[in-house]
Amino acid sequence: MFEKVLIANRGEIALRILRACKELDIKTVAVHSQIDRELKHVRLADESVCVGPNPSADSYLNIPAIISAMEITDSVAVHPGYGFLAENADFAEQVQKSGFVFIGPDPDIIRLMGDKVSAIAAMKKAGVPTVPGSDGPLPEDKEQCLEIGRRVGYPVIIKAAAGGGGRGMRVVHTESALLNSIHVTRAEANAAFGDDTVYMEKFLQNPRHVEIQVLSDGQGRAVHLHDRDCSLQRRHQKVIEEAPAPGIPEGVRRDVQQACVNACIDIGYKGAGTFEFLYEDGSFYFIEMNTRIQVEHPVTEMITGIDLIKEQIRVCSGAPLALDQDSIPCRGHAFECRINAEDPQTFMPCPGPVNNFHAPGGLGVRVDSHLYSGYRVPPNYDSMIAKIITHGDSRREALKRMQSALDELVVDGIRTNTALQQELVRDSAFAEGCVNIHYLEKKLGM
Ligand code: MV4
Repeated sequence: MFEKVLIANRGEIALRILRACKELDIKTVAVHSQIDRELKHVRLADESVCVGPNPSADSYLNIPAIISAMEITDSVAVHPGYGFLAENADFAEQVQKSGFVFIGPDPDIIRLMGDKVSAIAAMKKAGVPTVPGSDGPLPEDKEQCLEIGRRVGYPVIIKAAAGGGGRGMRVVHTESALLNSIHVTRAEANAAFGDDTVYMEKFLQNPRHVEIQVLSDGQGRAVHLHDRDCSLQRRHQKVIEEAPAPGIPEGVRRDVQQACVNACIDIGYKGAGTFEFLYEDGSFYFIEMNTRIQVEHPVTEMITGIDLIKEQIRVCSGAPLALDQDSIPCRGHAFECRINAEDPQTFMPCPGPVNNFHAPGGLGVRVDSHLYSGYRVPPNYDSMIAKIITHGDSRREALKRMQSALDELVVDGIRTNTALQQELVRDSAFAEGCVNIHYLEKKLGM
């Protein structure tokens, strides 16, 4: 096992990684920006290094500063968490070339999945169901594009190969709008990513967002840890997640889970990963793969009892995957509500001082947060300040626990989305289960 791990992140996930390292008897190094010197995990880490000024670009995204911090602290490996450098293939490569371990898949796998066209091709080849579409980049030739559009059938969606997570996409409803939409999406992709490669998919009108968690050791062993539904979102920001995804026929679920496991073995995937699907009318359609640990990983931990970060660290240290598929339970149901420091009307970030913080508790209640009374939420980073996670024997019980947990939560001094979360966990359609990706924005009148 690694002797010392550097945590290249901040906030709740840095604290989460630190806790996993402590359980594994791994020494920890926290890196932080100037304004983040008072973060909870910085105090708890064995060592800490200030890697730069407040802007992310100068600190948490500063690759030379982070690699220097690994060198001066004798770190062996780096855990990138989510966001920042977590899916940066160049960072993973420079970490390896400097003689350290990147806790995640190899750079070529990050690159394969970062390009959505190559990701879809690799998954389709491995037997994962994909969305009908162009099966590769759209050609320059206009007549060929029109022909692909006719074959796929309208509406279609044009996506940037370098995009993902909702960036660089355009829906096209009629053939007359196709060529202009391709042109505009190409130009935007070129400006945003420096890559004008675009592809086409059939546009699914009312899907759910269902994802499958995997762990794989890159040595021929892989397992899935069931699925999550993350359909409740606003502007591609998830608001509530749950595990398992409700209302999926067991045969359909088993087939797609097995396809993901096979794909991990096929590409030699190493680490924790998530296969993202759209689910509509009883069918799964792969759209993207995330090569990192995700914000919503705790709901999977609650139903399986497995510490995903510890397992991720273990397999990336070279240990063979010790989990056996049949011994991974799917017990009860779990929800996660993301608590953000934001204005309840405008959704704009609201940094500032947390005068008082009280976390909820009780059986089946988990709070992943770096908050403490007196902490100041800085204006420089993501506005998520806490994740409230509840577990129960049934979906009903887990939801009931979430209602109580949110009622107990106190975050004084700053505006948060707690009231919205309290409303959502009492929403009758959400309580029924199976709302689609448009539900929240429609409810909010967007
Ligand atoms: C789609 C789609 C409908 N049809 N692809 C948005 C985020 C990115 N990961 C993929 N996205 C979508 N791709 C096809 N062929 C609808 C979306 C989409 C969406 C997907 C998941 C969660 C929320 C979403 C919100 C709007 C659109």
